[in-house]
Formats: sequence, structure tokens, C-alpha cells
Amino acid sequence: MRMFIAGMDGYLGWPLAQHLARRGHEVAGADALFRRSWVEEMGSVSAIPIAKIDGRLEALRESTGQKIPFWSGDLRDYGLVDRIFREFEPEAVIHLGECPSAPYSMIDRAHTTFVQINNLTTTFNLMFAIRDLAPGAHLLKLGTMGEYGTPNVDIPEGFFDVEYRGRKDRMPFPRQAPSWYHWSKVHGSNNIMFACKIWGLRATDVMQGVVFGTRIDDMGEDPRLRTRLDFDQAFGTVINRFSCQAVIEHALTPYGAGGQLRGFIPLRDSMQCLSLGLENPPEAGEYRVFNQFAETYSIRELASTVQDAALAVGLEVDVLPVENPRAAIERHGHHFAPDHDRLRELGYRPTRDVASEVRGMLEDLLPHRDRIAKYQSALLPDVHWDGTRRQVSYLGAVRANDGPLAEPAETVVKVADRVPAPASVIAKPRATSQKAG
Ligand code: USQ
Repeated sequence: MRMFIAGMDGYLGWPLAQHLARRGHEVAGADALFRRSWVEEMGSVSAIPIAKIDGRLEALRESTGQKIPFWSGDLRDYGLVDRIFREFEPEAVIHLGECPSAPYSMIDRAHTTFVQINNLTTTFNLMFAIRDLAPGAHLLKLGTMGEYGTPNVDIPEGFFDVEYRGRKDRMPFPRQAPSWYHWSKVHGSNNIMFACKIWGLRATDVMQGVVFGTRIDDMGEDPRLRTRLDFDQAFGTVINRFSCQAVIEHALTPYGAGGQLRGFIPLRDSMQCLSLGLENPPEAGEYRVFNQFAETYSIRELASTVQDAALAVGLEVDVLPVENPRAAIERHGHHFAPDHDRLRELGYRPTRDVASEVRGMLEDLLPHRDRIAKYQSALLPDVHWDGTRRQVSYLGAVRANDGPLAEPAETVVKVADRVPAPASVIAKPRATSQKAG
């Protein structure tokens, strides 16, 4: 099948190009290469060095035998989208071409409007291009589990049956997104659902959980085929950040009491799920929703899992909760039971659990510990959901000063008790640069 990947230079897009090409699909891609500069703006780099796009494409050609057409440009420009669709005539369009960061979208007015306009415009451009230039093509759009928020009821896959004042209907499940970025995904979902109704577009909206991992099997050992791995506050997802913290023996940083529950999926399983969705497209006019994650964890449990995995490779790390920069919205110890059956029905089989995947990640990251140590200031967040920008305090330090606690006192004590550490360590992070050097 001819598959066009919008956002092919990203954390997911790059391994997906390799995975789909190896499965025998004809792949093409585009990217404005924005992710590289966004991470730079956050004062960081990819922990795993990545090649320039030309080097990447050359490696892909050598390893798959396919010359992948690639357009370097901004998909907000409809002229570019029009050209790509006329030249490549896609049968499936995978939309990963959005800004994927909640913290980045919360920085200030300029970042909020950029994220929303960027994400909505690229989605509209791809939807209209399918309608006008590739009718029948399947749009697979990366949404996020975060669209649902954390309601106090189970979460279905997109739709649920409602009975209200004696009448029944099947309706979209309410969305209660936790950031401007997550709202951009909700707006995108609504727009696509509407296009399916009025144009007969066929679409899969993937509510993906938090992705983690350094590699997929298709990558082999060629460094040019490796994907990026971010650890800064905006583009590093939590397990990736904890793993990078662990390799430089920096304390792991649950936000607040760490009672937030989320769904997680390894990068390699994300590839498996996306290809299942692409190879089993929906009917014309169908808007289907997959909840895509493998396991549910609290952040506190994750920190403990990464801590154990680190110890197994000789790295001693503390877990030190910090003030939650998202305290305005995040709940702890909440109900979280989303359905996630549809992909399993299509054949998805989880390959690795968090503990085993993290062990492999630490091995992949250890050779890059100097690089991570050099940019370790990017590890502590300073973008707060209340609109302020100030570095977070360690909760032990906040407590010692009798200042306001981000979490109820008893929960903070519980977290600290689980991971005993001397007061001096609770108050400030360990020095890591000498160790890592
Ligand atoms: N967290 C910590 N400590 C950290 C980093 C994060 O406790 O050092 C917590 C956050 O407070 C949050 C959870 O971990 O409760 C997940 O945070 P995250 O930064 O890993 O993920 P999030 O901001 O939710 O966004 C990520 C991706 C986004 C995707 C989303 C899926 O960046 O593109 O949409 O995961 S989901 O979270 O299921 O909505």
C-alpha cells in the first residue's frame, strides 16, 4: 500500500517509516524538521544522537532497498500538500505531523496559539487533500489518551451508549483534556469525525497512551536508523525521562505524589498497533477510535520500576518527588480504567512489559550518559500550568520551609517514606556531572 507519513523525522515517524517499508509498503514522508529546533529551544538535545535527514534517508535506502520520497517542508502550506498528494497518490495518510507537547503548549500565548494553529491547520490540509486528491485514502491520525482526561467512570473507545430522560443514543465520550496541546487533539478529533460524516472520509483516530522506548527491532545497529530520545521537560515522556535520569544517577522526579495513572505502550508495540490499523482500514465514512496502550501504571510505581531496573545494571538512583507543575489540573489516586480491546481484536500482542523494556533502554542510553549529563538542567521542569515559569522545588525542601505543599502532606510523606533519603538529598538533587563524566 502507498503510505504517506506526515512528520516522518519524529520520534514515532522515523521508526514507522522503517517498519512499514520492511512490511513491503511503499512509503513517502514529509517533515518541517521543527522537532529538532523545539528541543533545542527547551535547552536540550536528543539523548541518542540522530543523523541529519539526508543521512537518515540514505540509510533507509541501503537497509530496505526503497528510495523513500521525502519533502522537507511545512504541511501548513497547502501548496506543498497538494504537490505531495499529486506526486505520491497516497492510499493511507498517517498524521504524526503535529507538535506533541503539553508543556510546550502551556508556556505562553505565543506557544499556545502556535500549537493549536499548527496542529489544526496540518490536520485540515491533510483532510482536504484526501477529499480532493486522494478520495478513498485512509487517514490514520495520532490522537492521545489524554483527550479523555481522568473522569471518575470507565473510558470506552471513543463512543458510549447514553440514556437521558428516557431517550437513548450512542454518543462521543466527553473529552476533558489536561492541556492546550491535548485540546488541539480534541479539536482535531472532532473535525475528522465531522469530515467522515459529510465527505465519507475513512479515519482511524488513535488515542495513544504515553510512548517509551529507544528502539524497534527493524532498526538494527546502523546509528543513522536510530530514533530520537528526548528527556527535556517538554518533549521527553515520563519513562524516557526517568531512564535518562537513571543513567546519570540523577534522582527520578515524580511530579507531586506520583499518584497520576496513565496508560503506557513501548515504541515497538506502537509500531505494531499502527501497522495493524493501517492494514485493516475502516469503511468509507467510518470514524473509528482505538485506545492504544498496553499497561496502566501510576507514576510512583513507574519510578520504582525504573529504580529497580537501574539497580540491576549497577546504578543507584533516588526517587525525589518535585512540586507538580501541572498541579492545577492533575489528580492523584483517581479512577482510570479505559477499554483497550479493539487493537487486540485485530491481533495486537504486547511484546514487552515496562520493566523489561526499561532494562534495554538503560543499556542503549548508558553510552550517551555524558551527553545527557551535559544537558541535565533540562531535566527539571519550570513550565507551570498556572502560567508562571519558575523551577520546581523538591517537595522535601518545600516541606522543610513550611511552604505550600503541592500535594496533601500525608501523601508527600508516604512517597518520601517509600524511598528514604537523607534530608540533604531530599532538599536538592545529587551532583551528577562528575559521576557521569
Ligand atoms: N511526570 C512526572 N515526572 C516527570 C515527567 C512527567 O511525574 O518527570 C508525569 C506527568 O505529571 C504526567 C505523566 O507523568 O502525569 C505523563 O507525563 P508525560 O510528560 O510523559 O506525558 P504527557 O504530557 O501526558 O504527554 C505525552 C506525550 C503526548 C501524548 C501523551 C499521551 O508527550 O504527545 O499525547 O503522552 S497521554 O499522556 O496518554 O495523553
